[in-house]
Amino acid sequence: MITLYNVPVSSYGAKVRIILRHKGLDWTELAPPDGYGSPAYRAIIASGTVPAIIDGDLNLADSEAIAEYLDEAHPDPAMMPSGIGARARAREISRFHDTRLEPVLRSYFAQVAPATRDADIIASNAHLLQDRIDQLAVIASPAPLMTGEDLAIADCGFVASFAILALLQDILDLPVTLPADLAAYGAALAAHPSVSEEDDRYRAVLADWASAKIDG
Ligand SMILES: N[C@@H](CCC(=O)N[C@@H](CS)C(=O)NCC(=O)O)C(=O)O
Repeated sequence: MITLYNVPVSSYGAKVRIILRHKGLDWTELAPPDGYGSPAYRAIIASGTVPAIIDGDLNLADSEAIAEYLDEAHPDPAMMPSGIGARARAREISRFHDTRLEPVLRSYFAQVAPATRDADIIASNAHLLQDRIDQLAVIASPAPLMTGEDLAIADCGFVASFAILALLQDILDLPVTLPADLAAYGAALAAHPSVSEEDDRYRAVLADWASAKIDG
């Protein structure tokens, strides 16, 4: 049985949960002892980050490393396309999500509580965020998902990130729009049978997190 260290509001944790679910794997989910980054958790997972898994004698952090490990250890259903070029593009999209798009979304977290909002940061980040979204629209050609009909690793990070984007657009009135192709992609992704329950769960947890911040 795989152990997943996670916290409910982790977007990277949501990515791994979708992969576990899509592959039909059982897992036990634990909160990091004393929270992520704590000495107790770092004694188990050196980076101190969530998500992380323990599978037999393997301790592994980083959602993308976990995703590729699970795909190799449990190859059915495959979550990478076939063909060297298609696989390279899938990895490019995953990494663009993790290193270019998600960090800009995350940089808004300090803006959720009204007391710590900074209008200049909100506006300047919105330009950067729109730029990253527009870059993604050039890199990716969803049909209807990132690598075609089948759910792939490259899709799984976007579930939480689209939920975060919708929340930020709502509460901060962000002047950011998803191009039509990416909006259609988001709808197709959320409707996928391996995604929809996790999408609902994540949106509910995120809404509670934001309400707690807004209510102080
Ligand atoms: N690249 C990592 C990022 C994971 C990450 O940043 N997780 C956050 C929670 S969502 C975390 O553990 N932060 C604690 C820290 O950075 O010490 C992944 O894909 O797993």
